[in-house]
Amino acid sequence: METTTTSATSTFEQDIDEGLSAPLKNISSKYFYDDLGSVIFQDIMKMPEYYPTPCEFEILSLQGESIIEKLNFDEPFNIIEFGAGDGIKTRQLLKKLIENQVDFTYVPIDISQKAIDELEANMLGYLPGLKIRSLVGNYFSMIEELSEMEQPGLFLFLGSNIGNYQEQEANDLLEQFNNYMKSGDKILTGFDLQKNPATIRNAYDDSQGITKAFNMNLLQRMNRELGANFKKEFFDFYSHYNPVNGEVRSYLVSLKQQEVYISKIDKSYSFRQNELIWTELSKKYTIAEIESLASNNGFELIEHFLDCKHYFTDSLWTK
Ligand code: AVJ
Repeated sequence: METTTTSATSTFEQDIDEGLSAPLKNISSKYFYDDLGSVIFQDIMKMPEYYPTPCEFEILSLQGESIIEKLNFDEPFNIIEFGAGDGIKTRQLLKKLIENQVDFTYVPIDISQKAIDELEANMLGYLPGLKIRSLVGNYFSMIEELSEMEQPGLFLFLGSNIGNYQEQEANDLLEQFNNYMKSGDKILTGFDLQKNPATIRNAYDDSQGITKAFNMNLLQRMNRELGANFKKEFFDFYSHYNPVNGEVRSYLVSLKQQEVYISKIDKSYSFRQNELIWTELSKKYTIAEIESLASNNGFELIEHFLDCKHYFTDSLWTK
């Protein structure tokens, strides 16, 4: 995921150097998603504990018609999706649109050419008549191209990807989306809702250790791409849900005092015993927080579409 504070030119080694030199060491969760990390994330989405995926699938499958009714576009429009992933959830909604003979073009944006190629093939296999115009790049340079588009737009920011952004970053991102939208354009955003804390904890600290492997892959990635010498056995994974503020924070933990050398940066980093590397924020929202996020950034709420357990919402706003 692209953050608004990271410039488009910052590189992996710059971000790692900055993150490992900070008082609270940190690595952006966008670096989870290399080829192996993306496969591990697919495994996370299949875990029984990871409820967000089936909840959002249910919303888009069962409430697609209601969402479409609220769009109210009277001319052909674009559906612009940020961080489209495998598209299995999105295609439930697109299928409904095609069945209803709605005229639209699907515009997925992703940083990975490989992800976009696979998505295009999958989408066209499932929905042969789909008009699709893919864009490869980061959100904001691609969004520049979109401002040329005359047609109305529906932005999709699904999967609770917004949960990975800190409050200020989430506001900045939504403000930027808003700047590129025309009056009457819509945005559908996936938010994971606050719920029984144990349910959330189990989703982010699963018994099989798949989420741990997802985090530990960052160490392997630094070893491979940056010539670092992290030893997996000297790190552990720790994840914590704070039900007071709705934040899941995930960490790697240094199991001993140790030095790690990163050859591509030509620098050593020392870790105290039990020192943390913060790897991810996954914010869980209340409906009230979602509504102020909308109004603070120039949007008007149309409707929240919740799953039957009220674990998740795809919330539709208009500019
Ligand atoms: C894909 C970013 C929404 O925060 O729930 C899953 C990633 N991290 N388990 C999330 C994730 C740990 C996920 N997002």
